[in-house]
Amino acid sequence: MAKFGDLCNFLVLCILVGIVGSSYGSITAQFYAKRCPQAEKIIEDYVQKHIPNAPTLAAALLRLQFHDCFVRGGPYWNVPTGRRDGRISNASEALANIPPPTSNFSSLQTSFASKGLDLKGLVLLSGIVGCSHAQLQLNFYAKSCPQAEKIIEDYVQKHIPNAPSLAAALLRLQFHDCFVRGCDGSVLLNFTSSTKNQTEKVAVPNQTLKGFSFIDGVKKAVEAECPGVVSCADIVALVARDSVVVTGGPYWNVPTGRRDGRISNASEALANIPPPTSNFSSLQTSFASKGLDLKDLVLLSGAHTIGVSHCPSFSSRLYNFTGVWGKEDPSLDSEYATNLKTKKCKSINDNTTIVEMDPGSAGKFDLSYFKLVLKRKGLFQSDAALTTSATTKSYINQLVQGSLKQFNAEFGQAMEKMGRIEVKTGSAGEIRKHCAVVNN
Ligand SMILES: *[C@@H]1O[C@H](CO)[C@@H](O)[C@H](O)[C@H]1NC(C)=O
Ligand SMILES: *[C@@H]1O[C@H](CO)[C@@H](O)[C@H](O)[C@H]1NC(C)=O
Ligand SMILES: *[C@@H]1O[C@H](CO)[C@@H](O)[C@H](O)[C@H]1NC(C)=O
Ligand SMILES: *[C@@H]1O[C@H](CO)[C@@H](O)[C@H](O)[C@H]1NC(C)=O
Ligand SMILES: *[C@@H]1O[C@H](CO)[C@@H](O)[C@H](O)[C@H]1NC(C)=O
Ligand SMILES: *[C@@H]1O[C@H](CO)[C@@H](O)[C@H](O)[C@H]1NC(C)=O
Ligand SMILES: *[C@@H]1O[C@H](CO)[C@@H](O)[C@H](O)[C@H]1NC(C)=O
Ligand SMILES: *[C@@H]1O[C@H](CO)[C@@H](O)[C@H](O)[C@H]1NC(C)=O
Ligand SMILES: CC(=O)N[C@H]1CO[C@H](CO)[C@@H](O)[C@@H]1O
Repeated sequence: MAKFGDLCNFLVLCILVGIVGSSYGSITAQFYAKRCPQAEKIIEDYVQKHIPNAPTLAAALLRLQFHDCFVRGGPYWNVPTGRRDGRISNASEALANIPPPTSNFSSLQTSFASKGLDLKGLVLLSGIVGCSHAQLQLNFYAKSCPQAEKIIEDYVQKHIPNAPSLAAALLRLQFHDCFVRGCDGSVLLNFTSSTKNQTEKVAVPNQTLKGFSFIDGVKKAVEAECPGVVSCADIVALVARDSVVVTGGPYWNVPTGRRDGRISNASEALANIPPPTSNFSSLQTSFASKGLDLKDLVLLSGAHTIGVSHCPSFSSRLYNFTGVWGKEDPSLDSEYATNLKTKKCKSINDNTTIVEMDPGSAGKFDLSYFKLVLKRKGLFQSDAALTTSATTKSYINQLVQGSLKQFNAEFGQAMEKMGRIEVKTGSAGEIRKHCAVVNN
């Protein structure tokens, strides 16, 4: 009766993942309340006994449910328990129905739509495809390094005040980290002449990245307390949040438990980080490929409310738009363009002058950036692009008409979501000793 055993196991697993995977909302015992009142207790005990030492199993179990529901079976989240087991399992159907991790945006969308799932479902579930969503947790180091978050916060509070542009740089650092190979600290790795690797740091989008020595300083302080415990990827995420808080910006939850990657590749940085010259469709595609939607795009662009940039990120808009020498970007307010040309980036070759992204308010986390974007005074083409889609433009209008409190809350949610991109957890990756080099 191997088959019967398999079905039983599967029943257990299916309910079990409901308990482990709280991201689906709570699953109640009602379905089996009469016929098998002990069912959930038995399962819960089993999980409590076997899962704590095997966190990757939790993700694997979640993923198992994903695979099952896609191959055979109807909608499942409205019916917490009471699924019945299929009697057919067919390898070629699995191949045809389960979107491979190599899927591009359009094939993912088609695949999910064929199962009646919308883009929101895609985004929710893509954390599971990445096999790790469930494993980040608040205060992951509570037992292994209880002082870690406090040490990081103290370090930031000591060094960031009066340096709001560094806060912005540290926020940008997390964005660059998460968009390439997931939030795994790969952006921090140095070029090594021995492996001849061109790391992300060396790639063009990284040439103006700052904050590496700051991260090294934080890591040193944390290592002094608990060597080899806290990942550089988590430090990047916590530092970004704490730096924004110090500038008077919002606080958001930073679940931790990320592990550090061992690979950093310059051409991947070029391919994955949307440049400031991006138009709307490339921004949308880029964010969607990371499981982020248009709302996230608008909210995360709001990070431009603090910090500075350098001329090369936008001077083609002033001097050489679409490669036509002397042409200005018509979507940029012409008075602002003239001002930039005469007072800031006086030539297209200027690569040293610093320009505030939210002039007059670049040290303050507020709604002013969005107001400027609506006035065609966003510094980058990627800022202007947000007004070329009715959807994103309406999000901006809502933000501008809403309260700062509302923006802060939504920005924090988007940051938390970004912080989950393709994270490595469990036994994946490593905990680097030095953030700039992989362990031997
Ligand atoms: C599996 O599915 C394929 C495609 O739907 C079908 O052609 C094949 O007959 C099925 N195999 C079995 C064993 O049911
Ligand atoms: C997405 O992938 C599918 C299947 O591999 C392919 O047919 C399609 O051309 C791809 N689309 C894009 C935009 O790359
Ligand atoms: C350098 O490249 C090699 C070969 O691709 C890879 O094994 C190694 O992990 C890379 N190191 C870094 C720091 O990216
Ligand atoms: C970096 O990534 C590119 C594109 O994915 C790949 O062709 C190249 O081999 C990688 N380089 C290293 C050193 O791994
Ligand atoms: C947006 O930019 C991409 C990449 O540069 C380009 O291929 C595409 O044609 C552009 N789309 C529009 C609508 O301009
Ligand atoms: C203007 O843009 C074109 C196309 O990108 C480029 O080939 C040219 O070198 C640029 N001109 C200057 C002066 O930078
Ligand atoms: C900045 O411009 C100067 C002069 O054009 C050049 O020598 C230097 O290499 C440039 N620096 C960078 C980082 O591109
Ligand atoms: C990484 O490179 C920077 C310079 O780019 C250097 O200051 C730092 O010491 C290097 N870190 C390690 C651990 O080699
Ligand atoms: C921080 C960092 O590594 N920046 C690098 C960016 O790329 C330039 C040119 O490739 C390097 O010289 C920088 O060191």
